Amino acid sequence: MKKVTSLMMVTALSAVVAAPAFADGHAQKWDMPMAYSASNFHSENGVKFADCVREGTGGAIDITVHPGGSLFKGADIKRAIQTGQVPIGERLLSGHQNENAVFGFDSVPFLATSFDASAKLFDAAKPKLVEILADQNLTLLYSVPWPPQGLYFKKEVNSVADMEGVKFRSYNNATARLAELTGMLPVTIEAAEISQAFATGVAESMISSGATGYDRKVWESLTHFYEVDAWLPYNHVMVNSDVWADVSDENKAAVQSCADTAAAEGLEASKAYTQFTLDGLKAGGMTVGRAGDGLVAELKEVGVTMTNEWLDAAGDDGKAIVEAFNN
Ligand code: PCA
Repeated sequence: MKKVTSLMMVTALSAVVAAPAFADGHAQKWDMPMAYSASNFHSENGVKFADCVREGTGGAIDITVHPGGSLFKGADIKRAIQTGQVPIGERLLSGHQNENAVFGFDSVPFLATSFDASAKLFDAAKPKLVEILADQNLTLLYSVPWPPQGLYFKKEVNSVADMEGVKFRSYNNATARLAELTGMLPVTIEAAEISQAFATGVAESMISSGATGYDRKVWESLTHFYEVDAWLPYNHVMVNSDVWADVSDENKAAVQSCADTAAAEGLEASKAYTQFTLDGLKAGGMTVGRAGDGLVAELKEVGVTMTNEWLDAAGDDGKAIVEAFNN
């Protein structure tokens, strides 16, 4: 009995001692929805970011990551942050090109096809992106690219003609448009749901990274991965601007420093995950290799059409981004 009492006292005491450490006076619990599997590098990086923030703010901001679309599906995460249903979250902004074409800067085929080029493209787009997000009550904390995008099929494909009529899983406007221009039938499916979609035949191909195919064990249904390096889309971690405004300057600095670390470590993880997951697809039994020259040439033609369409839609902002990228 005595032991229990002293344990309770210790617990009570530590709570009292801990409280003054919170610069904002109380601990804030932030739920952070993410759309991709818990084992994916973006999600693992998000958990590290949350740990860093907890430590850096002395426990004042306590982030809980919800991966795999468990709290909100990918498509709903942006709105959830904007409207304050959650304070923070991660989203692939190219899924919102219909709101502003600039969000699709990272999904223009063959504009930036390597990690280095995509970093340069992101730097060129970032000021505009930050401005557009700010108008939507969103503050950008950090952004991390996916590995290069390649094509998945359940048969050998050597030309665009071979793609005719194939059911194609899309994840944003650009992927759906790519399907249309190659005679495929696009259907939008969240990454969290692709294993089932492929298993049931709702979809039989997609463009994505080796990472997503690996995360979702697509070798159970698909047979070929063609390295195309079409683009490297970004995931962005954003916080609701009203919530952010209430964070003390000291904690803002701590969060931003964790965000900078997450951007750098996420990039390294993405690079490391590239070969690791291509090897994993092979180990799963898939044929993995570069697309043939004929197919690449045809896809580049599709890329020219899509680049022109994006430049038309993104207007002066798009032109400025591409010019800054080419400089
Ligand atoms: N994986 C995500 C987006 C890009 C990627 O590589 C997906 O397929 O949904």
